[in-house]
Amino acid sequence: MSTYQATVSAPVNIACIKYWGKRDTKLILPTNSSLSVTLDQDHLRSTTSARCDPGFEKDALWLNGKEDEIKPGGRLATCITEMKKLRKEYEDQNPNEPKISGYSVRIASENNFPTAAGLASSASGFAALVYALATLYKLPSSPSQLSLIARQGSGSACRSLFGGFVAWEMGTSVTGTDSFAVQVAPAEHWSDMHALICVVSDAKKGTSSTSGMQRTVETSELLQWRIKEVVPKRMKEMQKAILDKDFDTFATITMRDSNQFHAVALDTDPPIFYMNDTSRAIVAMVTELNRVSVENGGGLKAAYTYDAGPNAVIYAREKDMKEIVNMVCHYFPLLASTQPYEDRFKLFSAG
Ligand code: 2P0
Repeated sequence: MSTYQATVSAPVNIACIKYWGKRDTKLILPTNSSLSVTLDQDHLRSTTSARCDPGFEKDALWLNGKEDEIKPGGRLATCITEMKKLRKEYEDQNPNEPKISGYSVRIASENNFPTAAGLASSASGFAALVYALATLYKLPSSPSQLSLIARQGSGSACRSLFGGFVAWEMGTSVTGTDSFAVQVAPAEHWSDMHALICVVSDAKKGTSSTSGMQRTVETSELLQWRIKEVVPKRMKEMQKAILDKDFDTFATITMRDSNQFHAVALDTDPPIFYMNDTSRAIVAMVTELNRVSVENGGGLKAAYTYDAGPNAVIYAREKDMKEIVNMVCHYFPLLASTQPYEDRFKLFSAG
């Protein structure tokens, strides 16, 4: 009797143009396209092992060492079922391959960073799960094909199947076959682009993204403007900025899109607040840094962005990062002071 096993890891991604809202909650089809940078670093990843064995009675999953229920019809079950379907098709086309698609799977996944603290743990988690099963099943699928399945685990997960700069094209079909991720440019294209994560708080967030974004879809008028008038233009401008390595445009769109995402959260009834006073003080610091730089004839030096939590991500070019880290340390000496220094600030290159 053989056991088949694979272990892979997948990175976190941080959106510059934010995904917020679904037009189909079951298939996880978004109301707008989005664009992110994948962070390449050993310390912010999900590592997932998948095994299948004829002796396993049922599918089972452990998250950070604790068994998680796989609810029938839920997101985990959907991803596992879809991957088994792909394996079955592969077996039908390759009759010499072992027939393992009918076996139950056991999956163990570990995050090496706080889960659900606005650090995109579901993105790397579902990307790693789908990738681990694809590796276990030896599937020839492309990252874009796998992104169609990871998307059904968690929307932002579809972007974590690629490194570098990644777009999730919302698509228009009702079945979701054209709602997948594509790479805009590999990390090497703009290798001096760095990201600094300032861990303002690693507490679990108050309003989950899944429920928060649906409340926004149901109640925010501002979201409709964003979907129709703002994001389509920004997606085009941002892709050009990345291809041209135009940091000023990249930074301007990133900051404005973060601001608008938090504005639609505020426009939700009842309102949702993800940023706190420290987050806002970091916005002021970056704004001042950029103002002084522009006043002295330079361009923008940094771009802040915030997801569904208070932690700041600051994008900057490598040459400016030292100054930014020094500034954060100077103005925010107590930032997340419950944590050791090396956990307060994390510096990444795009990857
Ligand atoms: C993003 N976020 O584009 C945006 C910005 C949070 C703020 O994607 O319901 O955890 O699992 O599809 O992917 C968070 O949403 O939500 C998210 P589901 P997900 O990164």
